Amino acid sequence: MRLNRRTVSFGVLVVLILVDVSVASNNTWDKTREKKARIVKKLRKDFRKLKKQDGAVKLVGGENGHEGNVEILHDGKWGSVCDDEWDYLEANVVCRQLGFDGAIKPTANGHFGQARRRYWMDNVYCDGSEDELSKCRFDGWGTSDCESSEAAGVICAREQQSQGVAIRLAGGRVHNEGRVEVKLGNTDWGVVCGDGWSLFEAAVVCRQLGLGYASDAVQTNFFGGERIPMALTGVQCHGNETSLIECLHDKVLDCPGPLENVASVVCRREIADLVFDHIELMRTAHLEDRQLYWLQCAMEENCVASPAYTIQRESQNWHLETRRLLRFTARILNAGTADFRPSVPKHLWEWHMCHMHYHSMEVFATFDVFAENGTRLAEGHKASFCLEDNQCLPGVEPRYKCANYGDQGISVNCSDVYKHNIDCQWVDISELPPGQYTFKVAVNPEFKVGEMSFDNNAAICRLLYTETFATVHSCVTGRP
Ligand SMILES: *[C@@H]1O[C@H](CO)[C@@H](O)[C@H](O)[C@H]1NC(C)=O
Ligand SMILES: *[C@@H]1O[C@H](CO)[C@@H](O)[C@H](O)[C@H]1NC(C)=O
Ligand SMILES: *[C@@H]1O[C@H](CO)[C@@H](O)[C@H](O)[C@H]1NC(C)=O
Ligand SMILES: *[C@@H]1O[C@H](CO)[C@@H](O)[C@H](O)[C@H]1NC(C)=O
Ligand SMILES: [Ca+2]
Repeated sequence: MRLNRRTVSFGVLVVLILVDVSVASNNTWDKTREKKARIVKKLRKDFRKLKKQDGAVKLVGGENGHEGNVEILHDGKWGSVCDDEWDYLEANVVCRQLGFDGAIKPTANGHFGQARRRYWMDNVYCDGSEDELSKCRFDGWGTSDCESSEAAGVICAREQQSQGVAIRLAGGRVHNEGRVEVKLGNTDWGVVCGDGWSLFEAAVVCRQLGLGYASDAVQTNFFGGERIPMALTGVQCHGNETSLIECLHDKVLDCPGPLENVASVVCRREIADLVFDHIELMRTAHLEDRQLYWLQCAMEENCVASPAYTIQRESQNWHLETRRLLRFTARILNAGTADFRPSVPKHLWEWHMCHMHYHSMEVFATFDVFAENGTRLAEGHKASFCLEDNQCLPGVEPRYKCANYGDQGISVNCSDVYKHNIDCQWVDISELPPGQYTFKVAVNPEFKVGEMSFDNNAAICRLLYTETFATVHSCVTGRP
């Protein structure tokens, strides 16, 4: 078909030139030349168009247009692609080349049937920046040792055509990062306002594009976009929406702040997931009355309520005064697929002389006591910890240690445990009258580090406090 078109075009050229010559007698040579040049230019363009089809891809054997084994056009013939080294990166390039948002997953072993043609490509490796599969590295056209059962395929993410909204990432160094661009109906692609842009909105984008979880949500023009019109502002997601357009957003565009306020994301397939152990919290919660004399280190780290500092300033025998502490163990498991690392780089960690270790996250946990009506009573205690592997599941080697300026973090399937008897592991409830309260403990409460889910980061419990004892019960897990 391709050759036929070329032949036809050539024929047209010959006829046109003949016609041209017959009328040339009554035209200036200039005019003739101009006309000829125009025709040649058009032919060249057509030829380029034909040539461009080299490297075209299509999907075969699937149940619908967005899935199938991959076939690629080379030298005028379609050929198959072998599944060796076939991965998400390659699948994404194919899906994007075909105009989809990205890949849901790559398929192998002839998932959509045996290879129907010779293999054109084998050992394909893309770095994710390619706009066509043929630009990826591979062994050379037709070089392959694959059986016909090894056809590579893809399942692509469908654009949200039903709602007339498409979404993509642009300007990133790799395919899983960039500014978020949306296309509403027939308008051009536009950017999203960075105001209020958080990991919850980013999570929806990453899931919608089939790119996993949000590891970062940034407001920046690092990925460009400052000259592209805004398409969406005031976006607010809960995080469980299947597409960005389902989230709350402004009816009338309104993006305050500077030009570099562009919503951008970094998505990852492997990511951490902290889980707060509320069973351990209930089991270990108890009261302790302690003299201020023993709390001097804790006071330096703001682990007691503010009246304690007034007492220290104003009372001569201040160190004999006691504080009432609600102590409990905080056990935090990383149930994700990647290590949890502090949000702050090592050279910015804070040294705490009293406790002789570095703090790698200024606010890693919050402990709060609320009244029935929702007012916070015991001062919200913001705890900065040093993060390490204290307990690991069988077969997992602990790797993070706080001592000796060691690397901090929590490995997959390891827990960081702050036992009830260590300094600062409490809420100072000295000023709290006996009664029934809500007690809430949350980790990574400011969402500084991306996680699979934040719905398991907090324990929200009942606290029964009498003059002489306290129990924490009826915990449910929730969001910070
Ligand atoms: C043909 O072109 C010449 C000049 O290029 C002009 O003088 C002549 O009148 C034209 N003849 C006709 C029939 O148009
Ligand atoms: C998302 O979660 C919230 C709270 O759990 C729920 O009310 C809402 O219906 C959910 N939305 C979707 C789209 O699942
Ligand atoms: C809520 O309850 C606390 C104590 O139970 C009380 O001191 C406070 O005034 C109440 N706040 C409101 C807004 O009702
Ligand atoms: C972590 O534990 C889960 C469940 O026990 C297991 O499926 C997974 O393979 C483990 N991951 C690692 C990295 O040890
Ligand atoms: Ca979590």
